[in-house]
Amino acid sequence: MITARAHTNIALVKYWGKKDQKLIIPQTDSLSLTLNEFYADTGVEFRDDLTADDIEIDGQPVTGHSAEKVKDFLDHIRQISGNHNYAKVISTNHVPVSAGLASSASAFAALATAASKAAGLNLDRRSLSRLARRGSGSATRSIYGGLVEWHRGTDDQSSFAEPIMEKVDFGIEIIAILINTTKKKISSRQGMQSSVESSPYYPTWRKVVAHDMVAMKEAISNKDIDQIGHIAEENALRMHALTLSADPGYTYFNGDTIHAIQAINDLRSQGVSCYYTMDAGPNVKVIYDQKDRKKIVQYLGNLFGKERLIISQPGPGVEIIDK
Ligand code: 2P0
Repeated sequence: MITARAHTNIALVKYWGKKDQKLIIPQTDSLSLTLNEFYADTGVEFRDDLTADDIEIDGQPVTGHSAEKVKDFLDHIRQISGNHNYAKVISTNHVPVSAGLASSASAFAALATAASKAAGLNLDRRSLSRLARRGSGSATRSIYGGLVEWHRGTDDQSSFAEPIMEKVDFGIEIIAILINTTKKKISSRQGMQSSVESSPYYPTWRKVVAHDMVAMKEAISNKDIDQIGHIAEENALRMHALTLSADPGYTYFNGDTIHAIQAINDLRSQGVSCYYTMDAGPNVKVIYDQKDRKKIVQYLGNLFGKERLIISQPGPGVEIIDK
């Protein structure tokens, strides 16, 4: 069995919409930070004694829609590798129990890496990034560590991620505030498609992202955490405006999400540099310089409980691990 470890990532310039739903070609570029605290270990073995794919996640057999997504992905690997055996897949998520942060990004980056190798392919990282993309968009970026850019491209060949700064040599850090751990009602896949099809602001979003990509790369080259945080925060709010402005409108926020946003605004008005971003769920992630960690943890710990704060530094790219 070949086992790979991939870390999840948090988008600083978000991906929210596809041009091609089958190939997962996005409408826009995006940019993320890979996190060291959350990862998936996935082992794959193709065996001639199996009569179907056998998939186990966190000790449980997987069925239904999740299993279909993995089987479709394995079918693609069988097609490109010529290895037509069924596979045994064992995956373990290393995220805090019920954190609601288990991510398709780490899952499909680890699966692409382990399954391609187990099927006898020897892919370079760009090919792995393109392959992971077929499982889930955000997985395209989780092949690499640190700060990563996903070029939207126009087809399967040209849509892949590349590292901007793999070893992050400045103090950017993220705190995830665990607000709600139940499964979301609207998947990212459904949510982003609804935004593309029905938000009147979608054409403007494309322009916002084109602008933010340039500004974010400039901020990264200056190692300017205030600028990075500010752009990420505006970008997240504008992404969430696409959910509110869809028909029917919806939101991933709950009351505690707003509470956390206000707390971060309050901290900032007290002179502490910190910024927020949210993805397809109510949890809030705080972006800051590690030199301010103590003040931020103390303030947010008083409001939400220290046990609900998870601190994460930049993390590495995907790797094959010995098990
Ligand atoms: C991102 N998200 O850039 C954005 C921001 C959530 C909000 O990518 O349909 O699981 O599998 O491509 O990657 C979550 O969506 O969606 C996501 P699919 P994915 O990180």
